[in-house]
Amino acid sequence: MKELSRREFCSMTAALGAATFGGSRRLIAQPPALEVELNIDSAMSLARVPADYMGLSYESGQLAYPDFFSPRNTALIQMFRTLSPSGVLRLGGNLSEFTLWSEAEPATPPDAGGLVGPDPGHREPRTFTITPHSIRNLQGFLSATGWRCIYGLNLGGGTVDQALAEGGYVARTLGRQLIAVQFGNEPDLFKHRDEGNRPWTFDEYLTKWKTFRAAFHEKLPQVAVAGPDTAFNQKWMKQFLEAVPKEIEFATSHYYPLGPPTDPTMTIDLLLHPGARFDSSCRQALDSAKAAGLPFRMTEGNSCFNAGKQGVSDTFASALWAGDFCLQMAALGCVGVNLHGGANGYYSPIVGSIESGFAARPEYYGLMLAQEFAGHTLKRTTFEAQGGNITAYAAGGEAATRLVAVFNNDERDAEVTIADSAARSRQATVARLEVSGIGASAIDAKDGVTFQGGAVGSDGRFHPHAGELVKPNSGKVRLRVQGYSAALIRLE
Ligand code: BDP
Repeated sequence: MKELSRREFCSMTAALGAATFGGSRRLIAQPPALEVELNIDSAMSLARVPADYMGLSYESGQLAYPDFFSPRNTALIQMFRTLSPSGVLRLGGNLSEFTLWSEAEPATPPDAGGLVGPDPGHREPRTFTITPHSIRNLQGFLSATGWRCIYGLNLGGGTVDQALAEGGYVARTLGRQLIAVQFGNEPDLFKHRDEGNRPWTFDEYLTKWKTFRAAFHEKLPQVAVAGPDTAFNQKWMKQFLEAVPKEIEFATSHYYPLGPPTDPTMTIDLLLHPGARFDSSCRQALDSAKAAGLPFRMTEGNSCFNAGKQGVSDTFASALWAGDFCLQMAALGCVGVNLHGGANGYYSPIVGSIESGFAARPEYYGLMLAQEFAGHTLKRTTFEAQGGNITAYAAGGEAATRLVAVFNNDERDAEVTIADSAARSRQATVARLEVSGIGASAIDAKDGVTFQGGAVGSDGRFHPHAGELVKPNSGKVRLRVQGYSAALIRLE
């Protein structure tokens, strides 16, 4: 029997309440819908969402299998293109500290179906050999997708000469498709493996980083550099940006709201209530970048570190979380996000292999919703939601609002009324992010997720249904957003 989702279970038990609970004949009523009043201040711009805001992140080790990021991997190419016509692929992760650059191609070609990542945090020493063949294929993959790349080089275990050789080849081959290179992944977690795992000090890191940077200045002056790509340590991030603000093009760091997955308190409920970790990671990182006069990109992150949590990272909750998170960060001025994944990881937005085919996980659909805002300017919204766990975003030009997203992260349905200070819309169409076919959106569903009624096929193509029409009344749009679902409203 198909496992019941939490939501299905709740409504079934509510309906059965009369027969089962203490012999009472009273039916347990559904909670009333939340009344949500959303006001959009069209004159108040928050930030422009760059065209290349959307991004994915993969372990650099995946490059040891040149067929993966290749112009022949057409299904994966289409998955990328469906997500964004101009996204950013970030290569890095823990395994970038175990990559080795070799000009010589191996005698036996690597397994065409080789999958790497995400790394569950063990950092077991392994070697991933990257060769020119992988980089040429990467170039073809990027051309076919329209995406560009942030390329991580091995700092922790690598040498300057290796980084120059690899970085030089990457820069020559990718040309304008290379946004920047980074030296090292999560240096604030580096350990000296030959010294009983003694953590690196900040000074040790900065000294080695500066050696790499100086070598690039001298030999590859045209290559842009980003950093520090830290895991969580805001002190390191701040110190780094104060020490070398002019040496980098933009600031980067990572974010995982949950983890480790073995901790029983890491639940869907916690994921949908971003709190202290969001403030201490994201807000502080953005503040440090701002103080250094630099743009900030979250180059790696996802729902739960150590490769994700089953039953959380692979459920519909991750779709609501990811869409909401991307827009929250954009509203705070972040210039892009890269959701980490690859292989068949719990949190990977795209899973699968060349042989088995690729599939879009629930999270992918949340990213699709957020992607709709790329190229638009976010406006200030204010709203009253009767204490419900609801968020909202709006975007448009000076004169009118074009897009509104409402995330109902609450179990209760919401009756939403949208009022726009520059209301001119004659018609609104609604695209829902939900779990289809069961009457109510199941927060822990692993499949059945749709956006605007459509699903992404294994060929990466998306076939949405026509949007649902809503007629504004006296300039106000009113719609119901079910508990645990989101809606994108396009105003025309
Ligand atoms: C980061 C690493 C990445 C891991 C991820 C995780 O950069 O390689 O896969 O977190 O723990 O620490 O899931």
